[in-house]
Amino acid sequence: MGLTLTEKILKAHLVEGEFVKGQEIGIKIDQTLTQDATGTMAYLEFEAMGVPRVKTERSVAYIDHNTLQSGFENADDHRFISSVAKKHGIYFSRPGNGICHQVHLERFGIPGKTLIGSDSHTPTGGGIGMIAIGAGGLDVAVAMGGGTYYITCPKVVKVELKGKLSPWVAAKDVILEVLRILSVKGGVGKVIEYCGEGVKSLSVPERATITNMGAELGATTSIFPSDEITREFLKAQKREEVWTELSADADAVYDEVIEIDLSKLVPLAACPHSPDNIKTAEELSGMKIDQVCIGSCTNSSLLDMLKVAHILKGKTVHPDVSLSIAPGSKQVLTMLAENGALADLIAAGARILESACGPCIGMGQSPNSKGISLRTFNRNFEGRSGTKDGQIYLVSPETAAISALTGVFTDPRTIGDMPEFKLPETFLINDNMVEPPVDEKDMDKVEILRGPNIKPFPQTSPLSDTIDVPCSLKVGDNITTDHIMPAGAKILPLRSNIPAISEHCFTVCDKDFPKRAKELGQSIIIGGSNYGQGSSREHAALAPLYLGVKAVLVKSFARIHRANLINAGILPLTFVNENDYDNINEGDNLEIKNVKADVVAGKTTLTVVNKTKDIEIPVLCELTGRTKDIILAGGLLDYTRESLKN
Ligand code: MIC
Ligand code: SF4
Repeated sequence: MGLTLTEKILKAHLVEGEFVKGQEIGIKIDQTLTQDATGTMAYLEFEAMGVPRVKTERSVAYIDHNTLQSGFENADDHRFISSVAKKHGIYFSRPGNGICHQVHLERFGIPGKTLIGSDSHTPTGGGIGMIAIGAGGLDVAVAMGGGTYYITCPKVVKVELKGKLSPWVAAKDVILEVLRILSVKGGVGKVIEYCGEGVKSLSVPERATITNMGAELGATTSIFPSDEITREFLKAQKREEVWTELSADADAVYDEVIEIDLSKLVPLAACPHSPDNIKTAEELSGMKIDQVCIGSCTNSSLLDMLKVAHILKGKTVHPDVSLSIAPGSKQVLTMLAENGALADLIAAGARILESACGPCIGMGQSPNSKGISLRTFNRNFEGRSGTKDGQIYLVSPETAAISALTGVFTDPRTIGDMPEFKLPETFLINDNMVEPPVDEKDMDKVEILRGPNIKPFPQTSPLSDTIDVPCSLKVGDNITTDHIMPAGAKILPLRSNIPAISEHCFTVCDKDFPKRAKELGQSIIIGGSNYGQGSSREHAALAPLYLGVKAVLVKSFARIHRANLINAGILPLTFVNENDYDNINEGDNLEIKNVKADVVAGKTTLTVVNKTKDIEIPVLCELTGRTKDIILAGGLLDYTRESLKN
């Protein structure tokens, strides 16, 4: 029986477990990446493990999220990360060099390799045939130390692409279509593999847009084959030597198959407040808009920017619209400057931002009250833009650019003829903003620069015999990590200070939660389905840990967040009967007797007694041998320290 591409790469990296779908497997990680908003914590964790040098083939630390620097905190974090990187064998991509996923694709990614990154959009690397997975910072720290990375052996979904995109229909529309079909939880436990003759018509940046936003499906990752188009891209990046041809076997067997005829797709938009709330641009056309933001790790490649520049050239942004553009990397920005396209963007009235995440994570450019903002980004969760009642629509760069000119939602197919946009034969290569680490023999000479905002990892404790605590919060379905641990310009600088950032935990849902949780001392949170979807930020587990949350009981979890809870030593539980969700209210006293003994014994069904309502509720506690030991130890850091001692 033939193999899927996913199976080929995973099997070549398998170091633990059997390759059986649904079971936990351990894989060897070749490369890691971190960004600064999750990086400080990841490197504090790496330091705590006591491994002198990273053991991966390549580890890169990027600075791209916290670049607003409205106080000392961000700059202190940058210096800390830079010094840790230099000492411990990590390449350091300086602020200004670009968004981690864009730069990694351009300069470091290698087909067939495994990559984990402390950012949920790490699957961008799937655009060149990598198995690239988003993970919590602690998992990345362990992988840097040479440790195995564990995932549930995924199902593989084949997305068979046929035909070719029509003029002004974009790669963004392909992934929006997949989101329409599968929804934001449709990818959980799965890898999305793109195949079929339609693949040939998509360039690497287009493929990367599609794999990037596979994160919004909740998928483990997404991947394209590595073919001639990949080779051309790597050759243009002067890295042809890392190319290998990779594809699924012709007789590969998939768990699910979806067919998409590219020629039938139309421009789409994800409407507020979820990436799977899809309508056609035509349906929305004519709606007055206030803002357009172009950029982010989904759509900031040179190809995207050239299309935007073509649409804007010689025109002026509509007087009622603010247009911001953030090219994804220094390479993209420099090439735009050299070929004159940057001048076209500026002349049209675009507000050029630095090559960083910026507005995507609420770092500036928040829209006006109730403002309608068209963004080429990947997430439109409520409040993420920094404006609570902002209405965010996710669209292609083409739709964004034309709408910026007309002032209303506009279907880009109305622009007229589309010229052929081609990638250059050679990209401009200048890696002067990537600092290599010092040689191992000199590592002791590097001083680690720690600012006053950098506080240690919160206190953990081994699992107690019995959990007997109140419910401090009850939330509904599809809670994102942006609800649990909001980001934005005011809160992001606190990423390396768990006590301070915890004051904002869940405040989007309930402003009194942090105070209440602290007063209660210890508690349980109740949630609905797809709890913790979205980002990889482990702060969404570390802040609850700091606030005394012992267990989270929900209908279902998103993958990375569940792993982060376990890593933080918080017990992840799911209802056996989803209806029991209605049998617990905030303030109810809940008891799980003998929880420790039951976990040790490997019991998977536990009983939560709602003492307030006098009801017994069966819950699932599905832990493997390893995750069981992590929970018993009080989290991955304690577990790893223990394992290193033995
Ligand atoms: C995001 O897009 O939500 C982020 C900010 O990049 C996060 C990481 C973080 O919260 O630091 C992600 O996607 O993992
Ligand atoms: Fe940055 Fe936005 Fe991409 Fe997250 S989704 S890495 S915030 S650009």
